[in-house]
Amino acid sequence: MTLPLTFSPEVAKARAEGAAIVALESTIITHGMPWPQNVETARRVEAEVRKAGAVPATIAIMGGQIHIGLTDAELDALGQARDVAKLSRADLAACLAQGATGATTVAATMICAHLAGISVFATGGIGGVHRGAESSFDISADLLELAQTPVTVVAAGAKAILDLPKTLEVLETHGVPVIAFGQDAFPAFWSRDSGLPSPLRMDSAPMIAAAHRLRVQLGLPGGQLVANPIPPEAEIPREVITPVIETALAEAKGVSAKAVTPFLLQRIYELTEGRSLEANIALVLNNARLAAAIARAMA
Ligand code: PSU
Ligand code: MN
Repeated sequence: MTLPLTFSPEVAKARAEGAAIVALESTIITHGMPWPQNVETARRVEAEVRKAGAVPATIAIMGGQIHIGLTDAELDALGQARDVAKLSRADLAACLAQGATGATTVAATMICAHLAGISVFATGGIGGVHRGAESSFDISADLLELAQTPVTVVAAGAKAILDLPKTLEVLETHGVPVIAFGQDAFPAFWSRDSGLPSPLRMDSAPMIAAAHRLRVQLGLPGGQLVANPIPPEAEIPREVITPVIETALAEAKGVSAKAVTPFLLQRIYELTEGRSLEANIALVLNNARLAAAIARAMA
């Protein structure tokens, strides 16, 4: 049985030529940003990857197929669609069987990228261990995916809506390398410094590519998390974002399961009057550039 993979013309050509390819997720489009900034940002991120010498492959599920690379019309449709499923490892196959439309989270994007032979993926932030996880058990499937699927994920660290020390502990337990790019501290999405040291640090894209290759050679399953700090000019300092996060968390009390992360992102956007979104866009573009450099070093 052949895999239900559909490549966009641009990605098909890149594969035939052995060009560098960077995977991009779609939950950030459907559940992470409001329309129309979501589609505008997705286009800018794709353009940034191309400018940095690689080919972007935005991944989503439509009509029973895993789309690796979206055409302009497909991206538009996805960005405006309602009731799009948020897909992780648990629901990917069910969505395909039902022929439904689904956006891929970090976990599902890693699975699809690996099926398509793509080793590098850029996003904004990953899911992690939620605060209060000791009673809610809310730990993102993204962390376990990093432990088993060999894709290097470039993110701006994890949001301080999460319990960052517990997130780093779970990654360590599952053998996931966490590599801060160009600094010693683990970044916290809108802020460059979470106040926690990063387990590992690297200062060049070729070294990150070499570490990825070595893991494969050593037979170690799983990928790597590259934590790339937000550019200084776009940063929201910790003392500004912390009270906003506390307010959003307090309001999220009745929210559970898949709805938690989208709820918090939307409330923080409203409470910061859009500043969180501007920072989010700047850091995704920055991650796209680094991911493209890593993909080129791997190609
Ligand atoms: N964190 C962000 N922005 C996002 C997400 C997480 O800062 O857009 C999205 C990603 O798609 C991630 C998913 O994989 O949310 C994690 O959801 P959950 O916490 O339900 O596992
Ligand atoms: Mn969750």
